[in-house]
Amino acid sequence: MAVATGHGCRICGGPVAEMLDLGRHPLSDAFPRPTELADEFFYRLALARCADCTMVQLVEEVPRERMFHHDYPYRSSLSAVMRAHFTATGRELLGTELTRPGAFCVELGANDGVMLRTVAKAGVRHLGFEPSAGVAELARRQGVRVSTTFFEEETAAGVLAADGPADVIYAANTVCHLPYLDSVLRGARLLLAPDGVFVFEDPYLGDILAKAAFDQIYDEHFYYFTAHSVRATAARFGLELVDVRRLPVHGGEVRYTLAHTGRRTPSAAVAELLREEQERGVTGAEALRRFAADVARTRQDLVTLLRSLREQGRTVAAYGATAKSATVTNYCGLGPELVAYVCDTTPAKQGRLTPGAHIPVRPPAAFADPYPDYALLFAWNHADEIMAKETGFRAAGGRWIHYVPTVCVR
Ligand code: DWN
Ligand code: SAH
Ligand code: ZN
Repeated sequence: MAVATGHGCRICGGPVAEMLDLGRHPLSDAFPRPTELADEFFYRLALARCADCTMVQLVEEVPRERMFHHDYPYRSSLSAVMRAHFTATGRELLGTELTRPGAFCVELGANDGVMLRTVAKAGVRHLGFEPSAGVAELARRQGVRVSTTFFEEETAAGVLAADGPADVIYAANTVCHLPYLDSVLRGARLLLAPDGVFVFEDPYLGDILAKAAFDQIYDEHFYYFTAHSVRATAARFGLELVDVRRLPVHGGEVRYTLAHTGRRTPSAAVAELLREEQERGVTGAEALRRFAADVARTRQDLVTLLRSLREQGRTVAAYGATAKSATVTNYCGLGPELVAYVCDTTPAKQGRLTPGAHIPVRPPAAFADPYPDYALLFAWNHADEIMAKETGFRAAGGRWIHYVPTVCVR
C-alpha cells in the first residue's frame, strides 16, 4: 500500500508516495574483508513516486562519499560488450556533435576511461569527472584527462571558466546516481554551449517494470527514469528533451538527449516513447503496484528453489558479484548456506565477501574447479557474454538459474 513519506520529491518538491519497501540493505559496492563485518553501513531501500512530475526515486539517500571513493570497485571495461558499446558511442559523438575544431566533450562518471579513451585518442579536447580515485587513475593511464571532483553546479562553473563551454556533456549510468540532480542540471545548463547537448543513458523504468528487474534498485540508483519524468525535470531547468533512443545494454536503458530549450526540434522518437509510456501506463502508480507484487513472487520462487536444491544436496554457486545482487541476496535472505560462493572478474571484489550476505567472492577460474551443479546468474545483463565463455559449464551438466523476468532453470 502506498504510504506518504512526509518528504517531498527531490526534483519538484511535490507529494511522493512510497510504493515498495525492500528492507535494510548494505552499500551495494562495499565488499568487506572477513575482519570488517562489524563496520558495514545499512540504510532502508525503498522506492517512492512523485504524484506531480512522476519521478520514481529512493526514499533514503546514502551520502555520496560512502559510495564513491578511492576503493570503489566497479570497472566498466571488464565487459567486452560494454567496451564495444562505449567505443561505438565515442565514435558516434566524434562524428556528430564533436566535429568543429576545438570541440570540447565532458563526461560524468568516466570510470576507467571506457568511453573517453576513444575521444582522447582522436585528439579531441575532453574532461572526465570521476570522484572514485582508484578507477580515475586507470582512466589517466589510458591518456584521459580526469578530475576527481563530484560534478555539480559549482564544479561546472569551474570548468566553464578554465576550458570554456562544452559541445557535449555525456554520462552513462551516472545521472540516475545523483540525488542532487537539480544542481547537476543547473551546472549542465551553465556549461553547455548554446547548441550543445547533454546526452545520458540509464536503466529505463519501462524495462525494469516489464522484467520485474527489482535488482536495479539499490543505493547508487537513486532515480528510475522515463521519457515523461526526464522531460518534466529538464523543463524545470531550461532544458528540453530532444531525442531518446532505447539501448539493449544493462537489461534495457534509454539514452536521453537534452538541449537548451528551443534550440533543437524534438525528434519523432520522443513523441513516440511518450505515447508508448502513456499506453502502457509506465508512469502511473498502478504499474508500480503490479511491480511490487511481481517482486514478492520472484523472491518466493527463488527462495523455494534454492532451499529445495539444498535439501537435494545439490551445489549452488553464483556468477557476477554485481551491485544489483546485493539487493537480491539481502532482500531474499540468501547467504553462503544457499549460495556457496560467487565468481567475478573484478580484482577488488575477489577474496572479499558480498555486502550484507557475506558470500565469498572467487575469481572466475574457480568456477570450473569443480563446477557447481547450479549457477545463479547475478550478471544477467551480461548473459550472452558469459554464456559464450562458460560453455563448458552446461556441457558438464551444469544448469543456470535465472530470476529475470521470472525464476527459471536452463
Ligand atoms: O550503474 C552501475 C553499473 C553500470 O555498474 C553502477 N552503479 C554499478 C555497476 O552495477 P553492477 O555491478 O550491477 O554492474 P554489472 O556490469 O552488471 O556488473 C557485472 C559484474 O560481473 C562485475 O563485477 C564484473 C562481473 N563479470 C564477470 O565476472 N564476468 C562481468 C562479465 C561480463 C563477465 O564475463
Ligand atoms: N560510466 C560508467 C560508470 C558508471 S558507475 C559506465 O557506464 O560503466 C557510476 C560512476 O559515476 C562511478 O564511477 C562513480 O564514481 C561516478 N560518479 C558518482 N558521482 C559522480 C558525480 N557527481 N560526478 C561524476 N561522476 C560521479
Ligand atoms: Zn516531482
